[in-house]
This record gives sequence, C-alpha cells and structure tokens, in this order.
Amino acid sequence: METTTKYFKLPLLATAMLALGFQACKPKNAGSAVGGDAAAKAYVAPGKHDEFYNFVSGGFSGQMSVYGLPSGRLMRVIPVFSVDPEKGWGYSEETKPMLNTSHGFVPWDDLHHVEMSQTNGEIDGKWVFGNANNTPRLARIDLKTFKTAEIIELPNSGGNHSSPFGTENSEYIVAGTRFSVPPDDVNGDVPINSYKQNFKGHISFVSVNKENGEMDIAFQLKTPGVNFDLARAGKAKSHGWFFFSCYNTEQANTLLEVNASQRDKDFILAVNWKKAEEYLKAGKGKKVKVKYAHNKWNEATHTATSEIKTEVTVLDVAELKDICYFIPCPKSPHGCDVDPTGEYIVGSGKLAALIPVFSFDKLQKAIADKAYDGEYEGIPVVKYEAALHGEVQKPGLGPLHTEFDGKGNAYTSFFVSSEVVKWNIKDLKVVDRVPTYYSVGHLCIPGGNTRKPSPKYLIAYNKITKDRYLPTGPELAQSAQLYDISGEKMQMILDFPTIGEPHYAQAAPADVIKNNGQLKIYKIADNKHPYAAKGEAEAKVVREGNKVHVYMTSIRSHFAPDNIEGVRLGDEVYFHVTNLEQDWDVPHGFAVKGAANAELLIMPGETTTLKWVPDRVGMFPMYCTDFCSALHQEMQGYIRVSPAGSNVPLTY
Ligand code: K7E
Ligand code: RUQ
Ligand code: CUA
Repeated sequence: METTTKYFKLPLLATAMLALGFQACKPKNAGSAVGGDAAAKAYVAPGKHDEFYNFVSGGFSGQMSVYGLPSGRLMRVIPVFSVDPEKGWGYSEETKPMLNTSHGFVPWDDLHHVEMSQTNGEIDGKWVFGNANNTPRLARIDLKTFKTAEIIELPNSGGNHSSPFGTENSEYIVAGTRFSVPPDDVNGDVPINSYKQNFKGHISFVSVNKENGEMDIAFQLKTPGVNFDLARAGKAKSHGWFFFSCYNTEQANTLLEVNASQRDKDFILAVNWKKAEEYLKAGKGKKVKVKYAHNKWNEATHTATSEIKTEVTVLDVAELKDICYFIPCPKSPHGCDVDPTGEYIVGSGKLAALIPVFSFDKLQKAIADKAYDGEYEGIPVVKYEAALHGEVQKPGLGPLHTEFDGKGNAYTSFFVSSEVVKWNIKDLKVVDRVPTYYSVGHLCIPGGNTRKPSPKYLIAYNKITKDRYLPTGPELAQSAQLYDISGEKMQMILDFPTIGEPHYAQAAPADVIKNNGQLKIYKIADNKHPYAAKGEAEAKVVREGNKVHVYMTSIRSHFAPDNIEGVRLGDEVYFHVTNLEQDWDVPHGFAVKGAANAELLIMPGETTTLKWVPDRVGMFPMYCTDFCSALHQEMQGYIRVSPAGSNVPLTY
C-alpha cells in the first residue's frame, strides 16, 4: 500500500516507524498477482457445498453474516441487534421485545465479535454469541434455526467490547466494559474530570446453560476504571483463568494520544475465575441494584419476552486480592490471545514494535513467588520479565490480533504495515509474511482460538478497501481476504466483500454445524402461538374494542381472509399470519400499503404478527412479498378502512 500514515494518522507511529527503519511501503496492488492455482482453491462448483461455515461480525450494521468457505459466498444475514425489514426482525410484534433494553426499544447496535460455543475446547456447533459495543448487550444465536434466541443487557457498563469470548465448555461468556463509567447504583451526574474518583470498570461473567443455552449474569467483577478491550479464556492447563487487555491505565477522561499513551506499558488483566467462584460460594458477593433487560425467544409460541431484572452480584477485586493480577503489556494492548495449549498468552500493543508472549506457567510461579512490581489500585502488578516467555522482535507495525494453527504457529495481523505475519510460538521467529489490502483488523482460522484449530484457511478482515473492487462512489464495501495456509507459505486466493465492518469472525467445519439438529420446518401441529389459525377453517377477524385481530392464513397462493371490511379509523389492526406450508424453504411474506412496521416473513408452520394503525380512510391493498409460486402475484387482498364511528359491518 501507499504510505502508512495516510491511513493511520498518529505522529507517534510515524516516528516509531522511522526509528525502526521499517519498510512499510509495498508495490500497489501486488496482491492481484496471486498464483495460478488460486482460483481452483477457492472454487466451489455450482450445487456443491462449502467446507466451512464462517460467522462474520457485521460491525455497525448490528447483524451477523454467514459465509461459506472457501467460496466466500454469502449465505445468510442473521438479524441480531438491528431491525431488519427483510425478515421483519424488530418489526413484527413477536420480535420487538428482543430489542428492548432498560432504556426502551434500541433498534441498532455495533456488533464487533462472534464466539462459537465450545465443549472440551472444541467448537460444538450449538450457539454463536455476539456482543453489542454501544448499548452493552450480549446475544445468543441458536444454530438449529440461525435465529437470535436471547439478548441480555449488561449493567454497570458503557460499551461491551471485550466480549463475547468464552471458556472451553462455554461455562461463561464474558463482557468487559469498554468505557469505565460511574456504576449504575450511584448518581452518574458527576463532573467528567472526576473520572479517577467516580468511574469504575466492570466485567460480567455470563453463565450459559449447557442444555438450552440460556444466559444469566452469574457475577460481575468491579475493577479499577481502565478500558477493557479484548479477552480470551485460558484453555487446557490455563482453564479457570481469563485474560483481558486493558488500555487507558492512566484513567484519563480524554484519550487524545498524549493522555492514553503516557504509560510505556498498559496491562493484561489475568482473572482467576475459579477463585471468584469460591468467593461467591463463600458469600463475598454484594447484591447491587441495577436495571437490565433479559430478552428471550420462546420456540413454542414463536414470541419473545422481555423481562427487566433489578439485581446483580458484584465482587470487588481490590478487596479480594487473589482474583486479579495485572501483567504489564507494552503500548495500548488490543488483542489478547491464548494459544491452543493454553500456555502462551499473546499481547498486541497497537503502538508497540514487538509482540510480547507471556507464559502461563511463569505467571503462576510469579504469583507464588510474589514477583510483583507493586500494586495498581489494590491489584498486584506482576513483574513483566517474570511472566514473559519472550518477545517477537520487529515483526511489523501495529499488531492487533493473533490466531493459531495448532501446529506451533501464530498468525498476527498488522494494521499499520497491512500484513499477516506467521511466527513460531516457541522460538518467536518470524516464518512468513503476506500483505493484506488494506489495514487488516482481525484474523480468523477455523477453530483458531480453540484447542483444535482446522488450519486450512486464514481470513483477513480488512478495514480499508480502496481499489480492490469496482468503485461505488464515496463508500466501498468492507473486505475480507482468504489465504491458503496449508503449506509453509501463506497464499492469497480470494477477495470477498462483507456486510458492515467485519471485526471478528469464526469458522467451523460444515459438519459440526449441519449435523447439530438443524430445523427445516416448524410443524404446524406444534404451533402454540395464541393467535395461530392452523387451517383455513380457523381464519377469522375478531374485534375487541378498537383492536381488530385478523387470524390469517397463507398458503400457495392465497390469503384467508383476503378481503376485509369494517375496519375504522382509530383501530389498531393486528394481522396474525400463519404460514400453513409444510415444505422446506417456502416462506410467505406480508405487507400492507403504508404500514410503518415494514413487512413480515413467515416460515412454514409459523405465526407472525404485523401491527398496523391506519391513518386515513380508504382502500389498502396487501400482498405477499416473497415469490412463492407461479401465482405469487395473485397472492393479495384488500382492507377497507371507514371513518371512525362508521357502521360498515365487520366482514371477511
Ligand atoms: Cu475491530 Cu475486535 Cu472491535 Cu480489533 S476490534 S480490529
Ligand atoms: S415479479 S419474480 Cu415483481 Cu417479475 Cu418478482
Ligand atoms: Cu406467498 Cu408469494
């Protein structure tokens, strides 16, 4: 790429680059010179399936997308934190409660990271989690249906960035606050420059029920007012520990670089969560008054409920000293990743010119020997050298994230120098490097954060696209790049555009997901929706005061009822549409002229409700929005709206 400073305007970095004498400039678009066999490697013939499912964060789109690898084909966008008219998500009465929070309906968020559930340190294909970086929330998507099944709001937090990373049996999914904030049970109306006295960090440990996946905030750790950035659980030998990168250890309330980079080293926070569990059992947790929404999708009634909860259990880590330990980590750590053996913890200081690799064994010894460099707000600071396995010297500029191949290699993304660097974990030597186009953020190797990676491909998720595709005006799609990593050398084989900003992604072999009881239709006999019409004979319209309930059915190719009269201005009309089809992949849609709640998309056997409040007298066509048969265009009807007080009888 061209000069690095063009994309990353930190004078500090520019200076660091010069000091390093680092050669960051590369011939423009050299990445088009891929090897002749690249096309064959990414080619999946029409009608053939991909080898891997790839779950990709949608960033500020608030959704999660599902790609096939190696083809890069987009297979689905799963609505999570943002309303989605294509699927009626957040528009249908059934789904609206999923986006409820303690501040009311919040129909958007910024989904940065995904995490697939694990059993014994391997991806088990049951659920995938997503975090909300704005209004702090955590979502669980059920991979039987590829639908969001649960969203839990996180109190005492401002932005949920270091999330939704999980332990090796998904005992917990964590959520560390990005912004420290005054805790929810104290008055937040304080001067911003009272940060040091009033602002606190919190990390939520959210438990996941092994059977049905239901989440619960098991406890929160109250920490000093630093910013938590990313996190990884220990695994194998380090199971029972969690590691969080934190920046702004100056606890400055403005993060202009002069403030946030004062310290030569920020921290990785090592959390002994098994110890925290002991303290909880011993009754050391404090019940704190908070407010948060817990939203669940009920698969029987196909309706979401939202419950506001009012209490959370908090452990204060400054009082309970042996839960947390700080490890110094150079210059604004971002990624914090643990290798498949659980021994090595890789820190990535965004402004550092090296990668520090810490040793779990050495950390344990340092704690036993109290090899500390004093305390930070009551938390021991382990001596850097005492926990260090070693440093990768001059690997590149702006290290962000690391994934692993399970064969002793680590792959780190470099935002500033736009490359992926492969290095050996034991001897810390660089093995290979490839350019990315441009400014790579996260990386993904299928299972690359687990005990058993499937190291065939690596995907780089790039922040800047520039000239990679045909230009589309001022805004270009964000972009991913696929590399074959099966050999010694990495080889670029494909570019593909993504939806929103693809921060983090995970992938798993297709069979792990496919063979996990995926659902193809909902049985109409099992439909427990209170307004279901399970056959055309049950179709009807019922008036209750000013509420008009339409029990409607849809089947190729008509609605019943399809002509409705006797609706009056001032009425609230509820179209409860049941799709009577019992074939895979035959949804029907439903829309009414002028309705503000977009459309419905109803799966076979499902009942979904569109609320419509007519705002004028007249004739309103309705129709099916999803082409469903040769007579799709005939799938239509009319609703007549008469003036308030009119005596047109209700007929259908
Ligand atoms: Cu994009 Cu994971 Cu939010 Cu790094 S974060 S790049
Ligand atoms: S109709 S197939 Cu509007 Cu030609 Cu869609
Ligand atoms: Cu039903 Cu188109």
